[in-house]
Amino acid sequence: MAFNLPDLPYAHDALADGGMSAETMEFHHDMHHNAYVTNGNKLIEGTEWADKSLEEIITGTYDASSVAQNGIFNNISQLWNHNQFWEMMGPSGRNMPSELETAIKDSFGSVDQFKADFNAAGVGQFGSGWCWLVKNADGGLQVTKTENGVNPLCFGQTALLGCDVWEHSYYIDFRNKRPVYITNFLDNLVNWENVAARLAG
Ligand code: MN3
Repeated sequence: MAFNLPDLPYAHDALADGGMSAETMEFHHDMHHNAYVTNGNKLIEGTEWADKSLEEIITGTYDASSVAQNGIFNNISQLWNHNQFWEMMGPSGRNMPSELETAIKDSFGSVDQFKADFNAAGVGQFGSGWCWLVKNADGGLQVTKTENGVNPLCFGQTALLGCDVWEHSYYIDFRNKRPVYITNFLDNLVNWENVAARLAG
């Protein structure tokens, strides 16, 4: 069963006020994300993965010993990562629900400290990748960074928030300024209600 490119959960220009332009969305969603869908579908066709879920393919093809990974993993994990990424942002939901704020304070001391840790993880990811707020199996929260398409599913973690730090995510709006892009992401783009729902789920 082939996977589809999900529509954005909002208009292409819905995040422009928050600093992510319609032009970025046209490249990032309509072209980059779509390429992962097209290539992923081609690569799984006729294989043991053809009828599996995105999550099953990601955990089944992840190779902990390989930085480069493999084509199926790279494309399917990036397909999943972007599905989450669009949902984690929004034109509303910018106030942090109290239960999420409490959980973040319990793990990081303060919301500002969490944001500093998250930004440092994204800036510290050399080359392409993602930074994350994850929930570990024991319920504790942690900030992580991953290379290329690797994501929290590979480590049995729940992805609460992820920020794409591939250059294609920020070069149109922020040029080479990855730290500014991540700060703006946290302050003006995240849908904290979506993050809170993932924590509760
Ligand atoms: Mn991307």
